[in-house]
Amino acid sequence: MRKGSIGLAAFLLSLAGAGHAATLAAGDLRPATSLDGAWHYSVDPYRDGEAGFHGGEPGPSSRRYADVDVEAAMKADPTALYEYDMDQSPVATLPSSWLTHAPEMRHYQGLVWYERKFDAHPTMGKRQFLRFGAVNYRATVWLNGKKVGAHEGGFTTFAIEVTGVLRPGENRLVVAADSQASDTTLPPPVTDWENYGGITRSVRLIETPATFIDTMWVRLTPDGRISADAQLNGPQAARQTVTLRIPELHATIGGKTDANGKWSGSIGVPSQLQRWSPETPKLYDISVVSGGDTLADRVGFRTIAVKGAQILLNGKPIYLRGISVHEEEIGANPSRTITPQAAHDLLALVKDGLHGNYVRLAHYPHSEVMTREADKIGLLVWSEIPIYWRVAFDNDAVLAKARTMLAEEIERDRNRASIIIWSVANETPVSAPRTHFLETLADDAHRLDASRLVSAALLNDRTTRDGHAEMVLNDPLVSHVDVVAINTYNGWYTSDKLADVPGITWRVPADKPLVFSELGADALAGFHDPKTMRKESEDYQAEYFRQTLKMADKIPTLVGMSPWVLKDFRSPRRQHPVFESGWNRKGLISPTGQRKEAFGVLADYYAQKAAEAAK
Ligand code: GCB
Repeated sequence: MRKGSIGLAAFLLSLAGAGHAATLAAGDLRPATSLDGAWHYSVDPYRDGEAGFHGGEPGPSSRRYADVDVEAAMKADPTALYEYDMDQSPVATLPSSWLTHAPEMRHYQGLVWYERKFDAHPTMGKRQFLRFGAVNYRATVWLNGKKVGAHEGGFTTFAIEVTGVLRPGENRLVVAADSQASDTTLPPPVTDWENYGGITRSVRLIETPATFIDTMWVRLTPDGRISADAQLNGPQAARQTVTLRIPELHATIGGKTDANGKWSGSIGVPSQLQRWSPETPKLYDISVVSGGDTLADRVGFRTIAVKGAQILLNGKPIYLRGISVHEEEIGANPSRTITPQAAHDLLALVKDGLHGNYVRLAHYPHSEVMTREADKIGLLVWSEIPIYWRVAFDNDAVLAKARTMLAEEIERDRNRASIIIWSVANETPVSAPRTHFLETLADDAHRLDASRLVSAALLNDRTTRDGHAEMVLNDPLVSHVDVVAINTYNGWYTSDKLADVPGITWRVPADKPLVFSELGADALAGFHDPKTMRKESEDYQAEYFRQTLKMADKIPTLVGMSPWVLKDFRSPRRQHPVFESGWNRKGLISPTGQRKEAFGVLADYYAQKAAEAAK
């Protein structure tokens, strides 16, 4: 860690200003009872279950969260009135956005109630938690009629303790999921992707000892040691023995926690350590043991650094052969349901289809299923938080929210060797409040995780030099990032002739690595127009790639790119009735996986780059 670094728990504590609750952020592999599957759902556009018609508590007829068997109650008392019955509401299979539950849900944004009953067998003296992979965007959770917790932010995991509320036998779990965006949500209401409301990632019931290992972090540090941290939670957290083992390396790191239950330790690198890379995505089983608890993971070890304008993976310069990806599975009607197979299908296309070694997981933290698959398959990852376009940068509460999201993202995913870059924003209009906001986030990312690089996708100015277009980077944020990243669309959103694109020059810092975090053009799969080469044709998109790649080849500091985008994705902004119909068509494949001509152009380019790198 860098000087002045603080532990994540302490950091979250300082943000929350209250006792730091358990997060189970590193707990996706813990033994658990899955609560995925059939749930009842009920839409609530007027928020009847949140407040009475004159405000205040909702009346008994509207309390969707109450622990009441509505049908039995109405039968038992003919005067009883209920205007909901979760037990008899329609059923959907979770995790999934509600947008695909039924045709009438397709464009619904707002509040939806979910309910499921499940049996539990809580062990006396142990603790129980509900761990949600993600609920987009706000979640309020009731168990057996009692409100047990809430969370804001659609893309990070959270845990809610239910010890004492969970009962032996049948339990009633109710989640109010609210997708309503506002000026103070992250992202704000206008983006260029679908707002997939709902319980979009797994729900698990986890039982732990009274004192347990809440989070842990193990990695290869820039100074060449294996370092580990763990945070215990519970009455016996202080001065406890902690042991981390990597059996395959015969390595053990041990020690005792401090007064706050935090432990750190490190060892020199075992000589037989095989470093993780896209070519050799070697993962090691590790386990952390403390008291009666064990937390297991599979972790790779690698270093990432910048030197001048180079990015060094394990000490060697690397070119990032990437593509951007939204969290949307391949298929005609995606629902943001990222199973291991769905993640594999997307990432295998990048690795094997495009000959890539890198993905930009846009524009928010993706499912942990995806980042685990990236570790396994061998793809470097850019991960980001949804600080996108017109955020309320002058609002301190929004900044606090963004800092929490970034901390939650890092806490969940810092054991993934694949992730090399934390990005703090995308295409944000430059202003003093915005730059202060983003500098705060970049500093947080550096402080919380000195083992990775920090970036942000920026925009550039345009000028004319000697009769040709020149792109100039004039963004004060550059001094706070390790990697300069720019989204560029000359020849798509501009009227530049494609033949002129290779002549465009770039004025960017000479001493920092540059990546194109986006470049791209739309094409409707199957639409060809080689004669006029009009926009939206596969021919135009392919030619856009050829010419833009020629331009890229002339930029000495360019060390990689993640063109926009692997697959056509849902975007309510895109409503051309012939070409778009609610989809952003910049994919190299169609929603169902049909490859466009540009796929081959980029795959050939990357195959050549890969061959050069292997020399
Ligand atoms: C961008 C945005 C991305 C959009 C893309 C587009 O610059 O970062 O979210 O989807 O352009 O297609 O315009």
